[in-house]
Order: sequence, then structure tokens, then C-alpha cells
Amino acid sequence: MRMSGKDVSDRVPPGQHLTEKWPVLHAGTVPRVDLDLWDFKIFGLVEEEKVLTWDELLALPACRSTSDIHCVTTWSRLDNSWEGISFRDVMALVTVKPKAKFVVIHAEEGWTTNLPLTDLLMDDVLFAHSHDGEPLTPNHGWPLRLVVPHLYFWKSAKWVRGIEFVAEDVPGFWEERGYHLYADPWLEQRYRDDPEWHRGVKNTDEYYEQVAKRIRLHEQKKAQGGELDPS
Ligand SMILES: Nc1nc2c(c(=O)[nH]1)N[C@H]1C(S)=C(S)[C@@H](COP(=O)(O)O)O[C@H]1N2
Ligand SMILES: [Mo]
Repeated sequence: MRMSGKDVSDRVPPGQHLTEKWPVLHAGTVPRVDLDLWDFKIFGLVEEEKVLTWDELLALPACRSTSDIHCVTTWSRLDNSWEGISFRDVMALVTVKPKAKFVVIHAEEGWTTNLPLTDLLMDDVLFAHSHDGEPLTPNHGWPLRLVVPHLYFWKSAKWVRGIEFVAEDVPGFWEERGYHLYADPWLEQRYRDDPEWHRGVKNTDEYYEQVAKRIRLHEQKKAQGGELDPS
């Protein structure tokens, strides 16, 4: 998101440095995608599963937003403009059961990442097919990637193929390998030896209630044009 009236330095979280380039980072290989065979599955805690074709997905309302990227490997890139479809519009295609509190994002080759549902409902979260006015390149996630600006960029899954609604948080690919379950860059939640993990449980309802509260506060302050205070 753009934080109007703030210095660039106030937009860079602790431990990050700015880059103008856009590095490419992922596990595994860039998948070959055939849009005629491509589909997008919405499943898990829903009344009825739904599978969308590429054309059906593109027919959803267009959504644009500009936001900053913060990668856990310490680079940040400001003012990326994204175009795609909002998570909310995709979610509206199904009836999600009330028990669903988390989402597993499924990408090509079985890659996954996990997020609380509340985070995905924020204004600037979208499934993007374009970046700075150009279609995504295959190595940046073409045809479709998730963008979640307020979390470290590994949560912004490339080559997404589906979303699964779940009741409990399920660690994804990097989260299982030692990365933080939530990944707030302003709190430097890089690895799971951060305090939340040391309480003896990997996810508590209270922890995520705090997170939800912080997001609400952040949205309220943003709406008022005020200071951003991540704590
Ligand atoms: N499917 C998939 N998405 C992924 C990854 C991955 O390995 N597979 N890596 C993540 C990581 S660690 C980062 S930093 C960003 C990098 O996105 P970029 O290559 O477009 O900069 O993609 C994220 N999305
Ligand atoms: Mo990353």
C-alpha cells in the first residue's frame, strides 16, 4: 500500500534494504503452464467445491493495487502496481463454512503456504496476472500469483492453482522448513524461533486474535491517514 505523506525510509521495515531490480526466488523449477489445461480449485471447508477455468477467472471484476514487496531475504521493492482479481471476489464464488479460519494456498508442484483468512480479506490482497502494466513473466508467477503486501513475500505464492479453507493453521512449504507461520515484516517474523513459537504451541487462538486485532487497527489508522504502528 502507499503510505501517503511518509518518507521512503518509513516504508522500509527493520533489517530490509531497497532494490529497484526485482529478484527471482523460488524452490524448484518454473512450471510450464498450458492455459487450456489450467484450472483453479476452491475447496476445503466450503458448501460446494468449485473449479474455475482461466477464462472464468478472468471474467471476474478487475482489481488493481499498488504496494511494497518485502522479501525475507532482506530486499524490499516499493510501489509495485498489480492487476488481477481480488481474493474477496474469488471467495464470493463459494459459501465458506464458519469453521474456516485459515487458508492453504496451493501452487504448482505441490508448493503451499498458509495464511489466516482475515489477512486475505484485506483491500490490497489479490491474485495478480500483471505487474507494472505487463503480464507476469513465467519466473515471477505467470499466469497467476497471490499478492499479500503486508506479509513477507514468500506468502505471495507464484503459479497458484487453488485455495483450501481449513479450520486450523497448516504450515506450508517454507513454514515447515523453519519460516514463521505468520511473517509480519514490521515485527521481523522471519523464522519460527520468534517468540510466538517459544510458547510451546505453534499456533494459539490468542496469537491470531492479536494478529486480527492488529490488522483492524492498522486498517483503521490507514483509513484515518494516520501513523502506521505495527505493534
Ligand atoms: N509457488 C511458489 N511460490 C513462491 C515461492 C516458491 O518457491 N514457489 N517462493 C516464494 C518466495 S520465498 C519469494 S521471496 C517470492 C519471490 O517472488 P519473485 O520471484 O517474483 O520475486 O515468491 C514466493 N512464492
Ligand atoms: Mo523469499
